[in-house]
Amino acid sequence: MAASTLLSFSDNPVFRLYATYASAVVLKMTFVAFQTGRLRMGRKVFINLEDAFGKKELVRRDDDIERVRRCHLNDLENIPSFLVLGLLYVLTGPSVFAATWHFRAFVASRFFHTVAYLTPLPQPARLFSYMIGVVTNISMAVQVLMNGQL
Ligand code: GSH
Repeated sequence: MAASTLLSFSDNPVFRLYATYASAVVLKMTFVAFQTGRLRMGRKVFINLEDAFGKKELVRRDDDIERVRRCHLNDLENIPSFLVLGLLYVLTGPSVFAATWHFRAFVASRFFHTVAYLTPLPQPARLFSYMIGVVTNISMAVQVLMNGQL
């Protein structure tokens, strides 16, 4: 398949799946960032003096906001790898079935990780969801490597 066909919505259903799941998980991450901002404004808890209308007493820490920040950071540690590996995996020409389950598993694991972190749910709920995402990324990386050349 030519590169223009591999990265086409109409010609490659696996690329269309990747684009759909990638967009969904990036939107989820954006929601977490908005949630941090919403809590900061609502609780008047700021991280920089210039955000706090110049009031030093409003530059402070809030445990709930720190939790949302950690959730966002964890997304940033995992989702960019999925975006890169997922695209490379599409280029290896996997079956629609295999690709669907890789993308579904990763994206579902990240949604569940967010719910587990923000609720919060007792461990090992968050660890379990995190591990599903990591295993999916490893599986895609191995398949890219197996199709690669040194
Ligand atoms: N940077 C992570 C950490 O320090 O915990 C690496 C390991 C990891 O991502 N663990 C998952 C997690 O949700 C499952 S326990 N960690 C919490 C976090 O990153 O804030």
